[in-house]
Amino acid sequence: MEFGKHVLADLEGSYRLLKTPKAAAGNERRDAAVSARVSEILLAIENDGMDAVLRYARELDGWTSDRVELDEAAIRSSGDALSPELRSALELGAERTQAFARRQREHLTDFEVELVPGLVTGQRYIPVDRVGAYLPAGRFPLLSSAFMTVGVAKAAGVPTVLACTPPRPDGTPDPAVLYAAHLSGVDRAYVLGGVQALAAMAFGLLGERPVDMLVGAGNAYVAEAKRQLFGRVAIDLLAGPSEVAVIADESADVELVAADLLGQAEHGPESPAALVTTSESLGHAVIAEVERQLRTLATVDIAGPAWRDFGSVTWAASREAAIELMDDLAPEHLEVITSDDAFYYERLRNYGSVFLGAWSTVAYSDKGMAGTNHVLPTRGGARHSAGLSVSRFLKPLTFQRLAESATAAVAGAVDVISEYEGMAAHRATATLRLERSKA
Ligand code: HSO
Ligand code: ZN
Repeated sequence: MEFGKHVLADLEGSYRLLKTPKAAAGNERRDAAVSARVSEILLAIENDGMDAVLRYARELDGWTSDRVELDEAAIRSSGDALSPELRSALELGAERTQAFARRQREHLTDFEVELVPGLVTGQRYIPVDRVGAYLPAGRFPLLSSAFMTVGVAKAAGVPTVLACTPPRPDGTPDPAVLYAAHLSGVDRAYVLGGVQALAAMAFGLLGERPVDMLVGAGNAYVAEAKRQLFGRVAIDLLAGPSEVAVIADESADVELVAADLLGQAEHGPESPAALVTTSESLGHAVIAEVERQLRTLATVDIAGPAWRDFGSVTWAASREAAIELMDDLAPEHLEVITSDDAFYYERLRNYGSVFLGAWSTVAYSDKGMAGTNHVLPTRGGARHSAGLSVSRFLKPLTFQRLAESATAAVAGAVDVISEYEGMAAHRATATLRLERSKA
């Protein structure tokens, strides 16, 4: 999350960087190595099928069995290993995320319209047939991932949803990840990680047929596998490191702002956190407060380097300048903590999801308790795309039904255009009908 040259030139004199990131985002040499390794794995699996899948599972994840599918009873009983508190927290998150998604579904309505007499067109939403969800379980098993992918696909009406989650070092899947998937309505679940999981779902090696769409976040290899499989299957988006940005003014609580910045910096050593503030003194106070909180934070080994290398604090001379800077960053998560949040909300245009006011914090949505989806565009993707929602699993399919009485309103123009284009066969389909309808 760095400002573009253009916005900085436009705003010359109305901003000042109080803390700049130490590292540049991205690493092309590493990206090329990841991409080469992923295509090698995909090719091997496409050629050798399940044998290659199991070979990679053994090699990369220490998998020892030759069965990766979990039986229904194991999925259903996965909650038994969890504390009652965790079980009910997961139940709450699954239900709330689905409630929001069901509401989104209700707002996508089919329609029919008669554009001219005899020409009826319309649209209806049909869900994708089969979805494969990747549920990561690395250093942090993000339990709510299943709500956001499996649960939302189910709310959209997707008939079959598969889920893959990697084995832990002891060879078992994370029971809380499985329980979250079960609560979200997963149809089948597999203990399988990384590129081999995505390839197995996309090539139809799990179940009878390939999935039509792959969703869910993972590491750089998972993202690259989705990129390479895109076209053969649909994908949700290509997730980079999690991001947070905050707009705060002098009224904001310094401790909360610092906590919220570290709250996402914790995701990984390359997770950017940005503060844009109209108060220079608040900016300096937050910088000091972040350092203070890092001293006692259990995940300082991740959040510390992330903040040092990718954290930024910027003073903006006006609210308008703050908005322009933020729209240029287009962050995944955006918090607005000011004395007039509505002013900002009305004007901001680029973000994955916005959190309005000091009582709204990113982790509430991250864990499924706000109902909204946490699969959101990163690395500026919010300039052109929105995050995952029921609409991504639904295809708005159109139809047209023309009566003879509408022929005059369409066929003449098709005749003329096709003639200009030199497309004789197209032209004939229109002229034949014109003749018939005169007869
Ligand atoms: N911030 C992540 C989601 C998450 N974080 C879940 C913690 N748990 C991507 O939006
Ligand atoms: Zn998070």
